[in-house]
Amino acid sequence: MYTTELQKVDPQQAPSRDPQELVDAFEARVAADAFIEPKDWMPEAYRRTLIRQISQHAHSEIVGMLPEGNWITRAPSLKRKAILLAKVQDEGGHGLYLYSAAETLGSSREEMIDALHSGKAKYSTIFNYPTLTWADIGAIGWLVDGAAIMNQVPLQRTSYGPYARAMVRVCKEESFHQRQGYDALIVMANGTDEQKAMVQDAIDRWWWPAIMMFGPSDDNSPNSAQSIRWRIKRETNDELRQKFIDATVPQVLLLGMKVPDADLKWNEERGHYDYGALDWEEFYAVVRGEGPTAKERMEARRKAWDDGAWVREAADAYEARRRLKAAA
Ligand code: FAQ
Repeated sequence: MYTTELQKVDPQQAPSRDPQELVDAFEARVAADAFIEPKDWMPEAYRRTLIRQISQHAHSEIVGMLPEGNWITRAPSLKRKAILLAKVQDEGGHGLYLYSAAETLGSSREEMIDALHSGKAKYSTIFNYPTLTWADIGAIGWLVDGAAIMNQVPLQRTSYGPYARAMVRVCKEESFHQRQGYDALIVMANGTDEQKAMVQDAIDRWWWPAIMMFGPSDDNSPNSAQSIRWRIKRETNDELRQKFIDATVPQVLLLGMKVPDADLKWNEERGHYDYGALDWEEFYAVVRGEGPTAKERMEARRKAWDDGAWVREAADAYEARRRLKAAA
């Protein structure tokens, strides 16, 4: 219902004020670090950029449930199973906050889901890789949620109010996810030789995809400059990637493991790690939908949507009856 109302907010039909004044007022609010709220006037391109980013983020959360959901029945203990169940459920919740935030911009849930299912909308590359062993589940919590936190902490100060507020709770939950993943790996890294080898193998396979999650390098990031100007993004892709590498390398070493990057080296002068070249060909292939598990992920999402049709129908029927009763 929010959507219908908001779709009427057309900058061309904005009140009698000069659009330039509206733009100036909008930019002044952004520059003053005030939140832009759903009913505030905003440039159409700002609205579209937010719908793109927030819906892609929402899709990533729900597609991201699949690689870990795959391990719920195979978790090695009741405790790990309960933790994993809670984590996967949290990711579903994050998707819901984010879809709701995008709906306040005038995009309907159906449109967004349809864009995902038809392959028009993107979701994070990271969820197109398979989870082969239990160590992968630890590595996802630690590295993937760890990268997600690095990216999402600044988004708590993004300029669009509903997105920023959704990020506050998401970041708290991701922080628990990250710790449980690292905790699972600490146990294995102190276990048998076979368990240690599993941890190293998981790091070898997840390290590069995790650092690619931050997106293309700044030179090749078409959206960054405008998003930074609008304070949608507060830091660039490369800045966040560097922060993640600097924070995570010591954690790899603490596990007694190796970072699978022959060029990784602490640079005293920069105060940062230098790191090797990313395989951008692989990144863009995965973005294009050619990742190892891309087909499987989309099939699982479409099936979940079709299987859940009866729930949506039941909810609609319940709401219609409630309204009828209220009217009577
Ligand atoms: N995968 O110009 P930029 C999580 C696309 S949540 C796929 O730099 P932008 C939690 C990008 O969309 C993970 N596509 O774009 C969890 C753009 O395409 P477009 C998701 C990517 O938007 C954990 C094009 O490349 N997090 O993991 C990727 O300024 C465990 C050019 O790129 C978010 O979505 C990629 N990795 O910056 C869940 C955070 N990177 O749309 C379950 C919010 C870039 O122009 C289990 N999003 N592209 O056709 C953001 O911060 C930004 O959108 C970036 C990309 C940084 C991802």
